[in-house]
Amino acid sequence: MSHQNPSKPLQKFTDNRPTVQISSPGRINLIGEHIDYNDGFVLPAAIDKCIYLALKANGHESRCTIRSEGFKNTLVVGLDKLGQGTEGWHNYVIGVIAEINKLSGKLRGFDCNIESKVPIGSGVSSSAALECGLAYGLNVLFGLGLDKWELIKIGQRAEHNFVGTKCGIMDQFASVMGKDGHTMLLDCRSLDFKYIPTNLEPYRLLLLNTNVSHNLSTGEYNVRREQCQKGLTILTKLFNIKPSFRNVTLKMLDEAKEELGTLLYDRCSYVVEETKRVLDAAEALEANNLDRMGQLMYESHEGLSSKYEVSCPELDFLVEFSNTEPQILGTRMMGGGFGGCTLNLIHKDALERFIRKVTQAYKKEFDLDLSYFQTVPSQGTSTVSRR
Ligand code: GAF
Repeated sequence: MSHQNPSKPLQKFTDNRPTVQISSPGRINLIGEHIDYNDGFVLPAAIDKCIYLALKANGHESRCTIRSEGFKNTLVVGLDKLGQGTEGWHNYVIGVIAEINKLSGKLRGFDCNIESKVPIGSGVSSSAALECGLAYGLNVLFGLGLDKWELIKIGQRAEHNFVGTKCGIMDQFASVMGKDGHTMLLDCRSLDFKYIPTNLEPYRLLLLNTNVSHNLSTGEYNVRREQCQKGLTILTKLFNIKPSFRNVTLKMLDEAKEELGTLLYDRCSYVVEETKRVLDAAEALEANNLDRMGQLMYESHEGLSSKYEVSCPELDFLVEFSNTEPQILGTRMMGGGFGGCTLNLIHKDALERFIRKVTQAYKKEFDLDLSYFQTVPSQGTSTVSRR
C-alpha cells in the first residue's frame, strides 16, 4: 500500500542549485459529496497518483517561472504583479503564490517544473494536488514555517479567490493529510479528524473515468452552495436554530417543505441524509462491514443524482451498469460531478471481467472510451528524497 514513487528521477534543473522535490496526491472520497461546505462529515483518502514538483530559488527578487510538462507551456509571473492568468492551470499556481505572499514577505523568485500523473478533470482533484504541492514546496524552499493546516487553507483560498470555485476544504485536506492505508473521517465544522485503517481485502477501489466533463462544474458548484445557504437561512429562521445543517433534522425539513419549495427541500434533505450516511459509513468501515459500506455508496449516488442533481447520464449509466455485477458492493459518482469518475468497491476476482464488460457497454451507449484505474489510500503531500 505504498504511494506511487516516480520510476525515473524527477525533473532536474541544469544547474546545481539545491532543489526541493515534492509529490502531491489527488484524492478519492468514499462518501460525503458536497458536504464539506455544508458543515458535515466526509470520508476521503489521498491516492497513489501524484503531481510532482521540482522547485529551486532562481536568485531573482520577483520573477517566478513555472513549467508544466502536461500543459506544454510556461508561466512567468512577478511576485509584485500577481493578476489573473490566461489559462486554467495558471490561476491555481498564481492563486497559491498570491495567497502565500499575503501571509509572508519571505517569497523570492523561483523556478518550478511540474509533472502530473493525476488525471485532470476527472473528479480526483488534480487541482488540490497542484495547489497543495506548490504551497508545500514553497514552504520548504523558503523556510516559511507554515503548518499543514495553513497550507490546506492557502490551497482553498487560491481556489476561491483566483479560480472562482467556492470549494470546501475536503480536497486540500485529503491531499495534505493522507496516510498510507487509511481513510480520514473529517468533521468539516470543527476540522477534527481521525484516521481509519482501511483494509478492503478482497475488494478493490476501482475508478471508472467517463472522460466527460460537462463544463458546468464551477458555475453549478457555486449555485449548489448558494441554494444550500438559502435553504439553511429559511430553516434557521423557522426553527430558531444556529445556522448549521448539523442542527437540521429530517422532521424539520418535512415541516418546512412548503416554505422551502421542492428544489431547496431536495438540496437540503440530500445534505442532511448524506451527512448521516457518512457517519454510518465510517462505522461500517471500522467494523469491516463492506456490504453496508457499498449499500451507502449506492444511496449516496441516488441522492446526488436525483436530489442534488450533480450527476450526468454517463455517470448514472456506469452506476446502473455496476448493478449488473454481483461482485460489486457499491458504486457512486465522486467529486463535484457533471462528469469525472465513479468509484467502485469491487471484488478483485471480478475486476478483469467487469472492466471488459463495462468498457464495451459504455462505448456502445455513448460512443466514448472509458478509462479506469485502481487505487489505494496513500500518503499525503511530502518531500521526495533527492537521488
Ligand atoms: C469539489 C470541491 F473542491 C470539494 O470541496 C467538494 O465539495 C467536492 O467537490 C464535492 O464533494 O471537489
